[in-house]
Amino acid sequence: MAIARPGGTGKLFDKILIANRGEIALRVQRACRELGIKTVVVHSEADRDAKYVRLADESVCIGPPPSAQSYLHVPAIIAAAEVTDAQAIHPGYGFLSENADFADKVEKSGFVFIGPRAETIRLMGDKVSAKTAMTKAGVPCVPGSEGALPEDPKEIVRIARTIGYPVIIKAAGGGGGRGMRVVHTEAALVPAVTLTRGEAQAAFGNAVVYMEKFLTHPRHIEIQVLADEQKNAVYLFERDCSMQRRHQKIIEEAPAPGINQRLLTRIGERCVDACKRIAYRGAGTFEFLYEDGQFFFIEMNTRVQVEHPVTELVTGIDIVQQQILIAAGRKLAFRQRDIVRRGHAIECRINAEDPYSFVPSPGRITSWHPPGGPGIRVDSHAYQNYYVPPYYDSMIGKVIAYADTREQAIARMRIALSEMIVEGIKTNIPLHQELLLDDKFLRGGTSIHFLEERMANRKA
Ligand code: MV4
Repeated sequence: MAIARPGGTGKLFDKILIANRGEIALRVQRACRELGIKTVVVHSEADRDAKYVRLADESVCIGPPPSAQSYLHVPAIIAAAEVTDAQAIHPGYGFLSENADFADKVEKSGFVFIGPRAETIRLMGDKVSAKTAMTKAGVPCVPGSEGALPEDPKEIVRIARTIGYPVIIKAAGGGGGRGMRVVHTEAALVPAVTLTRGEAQAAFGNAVVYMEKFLTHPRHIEIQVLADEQKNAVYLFERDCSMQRRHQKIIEEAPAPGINQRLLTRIGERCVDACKRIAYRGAGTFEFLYEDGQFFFIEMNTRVQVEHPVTELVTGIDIVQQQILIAAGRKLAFRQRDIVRRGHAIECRINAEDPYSFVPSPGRITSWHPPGGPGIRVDSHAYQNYYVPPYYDSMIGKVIAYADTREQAIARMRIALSEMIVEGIKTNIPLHQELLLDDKFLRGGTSIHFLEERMANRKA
């Protein structure tokens, strides 16, 4: 069936269904409202009383609290779009946002999927095909096997010798830190490949693995892109997302401190070329490892990301609004040279968890006083008396500080967090406050290992 993409400069959608929860459901709802689009929120029984559910024009309960029976339950979501007569579905992040079969099902059911084509999601979901596509498009990748590893152990040993140890074995079906194993010696290589294959088969139903040189102290830098259906593409510069623990980012910032602007421009242009070559559509993120002055592509995310606000603040571009406009078939209204980056933005993810053990802390929020003032943005669905359900991610919101310089943005963030009061549950605010005083963080440019090493030293 042909998809009714409104196109041109005329009408957008009348109604969008938001297939997500929490702060991003509210964020998407705000973008819809600004465009005069009505919203349908689907929710589980656990999110029935959430304020953003009441704020939506319509809401549909799609199942019990566990995600598998609600936010991941495709037939219920499609049925909700049908009964409410929505025209498009925004998947947010997580859940079904990078599920190619869902995107396919949405479009085959006659709705617009607000995101890339299903085949693009599939291409990027397979990390081997993603890397091959990027290599072809001229995006620099981590040195490694050309595609999947062969079966022959001798061949595997030969490839590792060419790359040089340490190497990392990654599952083609993995990503985001799942299905990887670092190998330091030849003796450990073949057993490690066998183990990773087995785990990959069990976890992703795909035993394909590939090999890369293991970078020991990289930073995680990502490039935000937007591309329309007319093959126009732009990059919205970079974000530094190195402050993470167990693949959960906690602080992100833009720009990335201390990286050569000309190099970044070159990488950004490569990403834009790649978007055009694969006919990318929508918002996307190219993830890179950055080590010793070089960028290496690792993965592409085909969704809006949690940390999109830092890019919005330094570019003035509403990324969620752009996703909707692109999905409606509109041409990008700006070119690369029209995009000016200004100032510095930092985001602290506020999680309902113990700040030092990281154990989740769901429950009722008895006091909620979000910060404000110049340069402060709070993206959160929480409020006084909100109950943080135990079933989902522990993130309850994001505080984003913007100022002319990194130092001023950090100063504003410190003030913001000192004003912020959350009672009834534990949050990671004290951890953020500590990090915002850390000399190494203040100098900028810490690696992906910084937080875990710091937490280990803290215990010692
Ligand atoms: C790597 C790497 C070092 N060398 N690849 C982890 C998540 C997934 N997106 C890729 N990951 C890594 N790939 C090579 N060749 C180190 C990581 C890695 C990491 C990357 C980004 C952010 C946090 C990380 C934490 C641990 C390991």
